Amino acid sequence: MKKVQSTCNYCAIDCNLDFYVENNRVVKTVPTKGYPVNDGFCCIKGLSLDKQQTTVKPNSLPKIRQADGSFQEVDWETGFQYVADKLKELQAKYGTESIAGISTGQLTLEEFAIFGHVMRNYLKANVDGNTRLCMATAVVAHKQSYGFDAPGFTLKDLELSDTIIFIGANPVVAHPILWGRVRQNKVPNHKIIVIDPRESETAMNADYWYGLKWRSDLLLLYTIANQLIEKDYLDHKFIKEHTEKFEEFKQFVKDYTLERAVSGTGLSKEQILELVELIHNGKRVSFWWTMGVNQGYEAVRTAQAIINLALMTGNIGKPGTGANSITGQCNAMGSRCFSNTTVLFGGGDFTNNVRRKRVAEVLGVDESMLAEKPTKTYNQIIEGINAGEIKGLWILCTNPRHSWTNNETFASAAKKLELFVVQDIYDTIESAEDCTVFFPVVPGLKKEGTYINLERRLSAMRPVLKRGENEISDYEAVLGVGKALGMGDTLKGWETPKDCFNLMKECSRNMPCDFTGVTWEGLEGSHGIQWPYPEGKEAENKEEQRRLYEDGQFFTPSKKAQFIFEDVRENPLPTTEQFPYVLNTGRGSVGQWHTQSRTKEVKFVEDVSVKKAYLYMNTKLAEENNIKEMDEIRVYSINGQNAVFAVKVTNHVQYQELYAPIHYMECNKLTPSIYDSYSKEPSYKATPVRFEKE
Ligand SMILES: Nc1nc2c(c(=O)[nH]1)N[C@H]1C(S)=C(S)[C@@H](COP(=O)(O)OP(=O)(O)OC[C@H]3O[C@@H](n4cnc5c(=O)[nH]c(N)nc54)[C@H](O)[C@@H]3O)O[C@H]1N2
Ligand SMILES: Nc1nc2c(c(=O)[nH]1)N[C@H]1C(S)=C(S)[C@@H](COP(=O)(O)OP(=O)(O)OC[C@H]3O[C@@H](n4cnc5c(=O)[nH]c(N)nc54)[C@H](O)[C@@H]3O)O[C@H]1N2
Ligand code: SF4
Ligand SMILES: [Mo]
Repeated sequence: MKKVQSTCNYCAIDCNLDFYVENNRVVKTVPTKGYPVNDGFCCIKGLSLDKQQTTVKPNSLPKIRQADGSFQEVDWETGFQYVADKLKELQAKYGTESIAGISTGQLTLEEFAIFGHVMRNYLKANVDGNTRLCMATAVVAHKQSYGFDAPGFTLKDLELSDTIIFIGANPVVAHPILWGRVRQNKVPNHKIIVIDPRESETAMNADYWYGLKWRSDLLLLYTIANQLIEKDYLDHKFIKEHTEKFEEFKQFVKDYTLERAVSGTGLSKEQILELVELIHNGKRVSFWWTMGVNQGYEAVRTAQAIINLALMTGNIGKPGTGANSITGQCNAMGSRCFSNTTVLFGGGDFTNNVRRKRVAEVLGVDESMLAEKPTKTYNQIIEGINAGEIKGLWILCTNPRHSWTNNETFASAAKKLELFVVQDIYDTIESAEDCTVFFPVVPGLKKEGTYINLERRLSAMRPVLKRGENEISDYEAVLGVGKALGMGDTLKGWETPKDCFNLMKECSRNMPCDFTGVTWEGLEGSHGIQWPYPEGKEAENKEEQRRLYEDGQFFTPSKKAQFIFEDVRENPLPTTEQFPYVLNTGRGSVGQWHTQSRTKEVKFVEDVSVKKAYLYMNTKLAEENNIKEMDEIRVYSINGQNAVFAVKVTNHVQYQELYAPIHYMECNKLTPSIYDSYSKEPSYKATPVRFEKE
């Protein structure tokens, strides 16, 4: 029996697993013992990865849509040439930016890097990622506050913190292994605190739950800051030595009185003051946020309001502290520095001449070949298609027909495209319905590459199973199209994922994400390695769980972190008389993953999952409307759409709140086209709705 250690490619924890293989079949999956992230444990999704050896159709060929609407299978070379010719034809006819791509945070670093090279460098097309729906807010917040998109924590901090505050995060469901680390916290009397409108599974398991009104976090956080200042619960030394703009911030938050917060958040004065004391009394306070913060109309400022609290209390760069953004997808962290969408490979703006020179040198191309500006954002791409400006789209490893906000706008866009390439492991996904080309690729079990987890840890994906005839990976599919485009020498050094890894490694040199000390072989079967890990400094970085900012030095020109703030805004989409309820959305269960293309193949998940779209409704509201468990209602959204949901009656959501898991298409039929002003991340979590019993 052969053993292969590889990385789970669902969530951002990046658990490592030992796959035992016999006759090219996985016979046993064992979470890797001693691996610092998940040490012998993992969740049901990781344990079920072996199912893809039977559910993903083997030996599939590309398919091209014919004039009569049917598909014709072709060999890979024909598929590559068809896509390459069509991309060039569209550009010649409609202009350079008439083609676009949507990438992902779920492929390997090498795969989205080569996609970024072919699409962004060579073709000068726009390519955004599904990470826009997820981490864009944290990226912008980090860049502005810290000077680089560098989350500083290590998972060990969860075990060392005495006050753990989750804001808009539900790790019991979404990051079970991270929650496991919380459970390993041995600090006496440590406190777990949850801020979430819904009494989530995490809130139920916490010591304190603050069930604030939806979208009122920013008001609450500024009020807490004001109270901390008034009571002088501050770390003056840290503020002075390591931050900038505190005095301005201090003046600014004066307007955020307790009275104002009580009416805006729905929390009592006592609750807010209790929270202030909890933060003050903690010696090692850590703040953790996820989508409840990232997906809002003032999300970047909310994330920065959390960062401000950590800065003013000196809770950063020390064990058990930090303003910590929890990442969602397995390689969202990798895509942030290596997808060539919003920054150059390895980081740095597209206008930064020093970086351009360096990256061009590493890639062996002329500087003029590099993309010149950040990509158009996801919403601009979809709007561009609907406006008839973008005619070609290539998506890989994402399912926007389901996951995009106000998803009927994607449906209409897809029908307008002259070229719509869908590259996925399943041709049954909703997004493939209207595609003109389908590229079937192998799942993670059959490929190699690098992942970076939420604490900046690189780990290796290695082929567990041998590939059959015609089976190719995402990397090879993109490389194939690149060659068919005639990229010639500009693809030199990109022949294999390992070659690409080495290029990206060189691009990272002397950047905050420097991983020049990591080798492709060294990562195999290892404990993973966190960036930074520069060549020549391996001994200094031999500690397996490292955090950033221990020296109080940030990545801004002054090396100081910035207090960034802005007044809370009117909700652009408030409830109205006609739409008096609020649709909250998020993860439904540990076993279900996003659009369910993968997890619905797992029998023991599917057996216990609800088959149709459902939502949670408060008991009182249900009684008032004579609605019983699993009755159906039609929900009408302020976006003009409606959909039917079965009702689960619960006291864990507020009276005005309906909570719908995202794993059903109906959910995003109802979400609006509203985005954060800075990150352009969709405001998925608070849509005004009304309902009628079916
Ligand atoms: N099983 C499973 N695990 C997953 C995923 C999955 O699909 N399935 N997806 C992965 C990905 S990509 C991501 S990004 C993460 C997401 O992980 P999380 O962000 O933890 O999950 P969500 O359920 O989207 O949202 C978290 C919480 O935000 C709350 N919330 C809503 N509105 C507000 C608000 O106004 N204020 C506050 N404070 N909270 C609010 C919701 O009630 C919810 O409990 O999960 C990852 N893990
Ligand atoms: N209302 C609402 N909507 C949301 C959210 C929310 O909280 N509320 N959360 C948002 C967030 S945080 C995220 S991250 C997005 C996720 O949205 P998506 O990215 O659209 O969701 P997934 O189901 O993860 O899609 C991944 C696709 O990749 C395919 N796949 C798996 N492995 C491979 C591979 O190796 N190669 C290729 N080419 N394909 C592969 C899968 O079959 C699947 O079709 O949803 C967003 N949508
Ligand atoms: S916790 Fe995340 S990385 Fe670990 S097995 Fe589950 S889905 Fe995979
Ligand atoms: Mo995500």
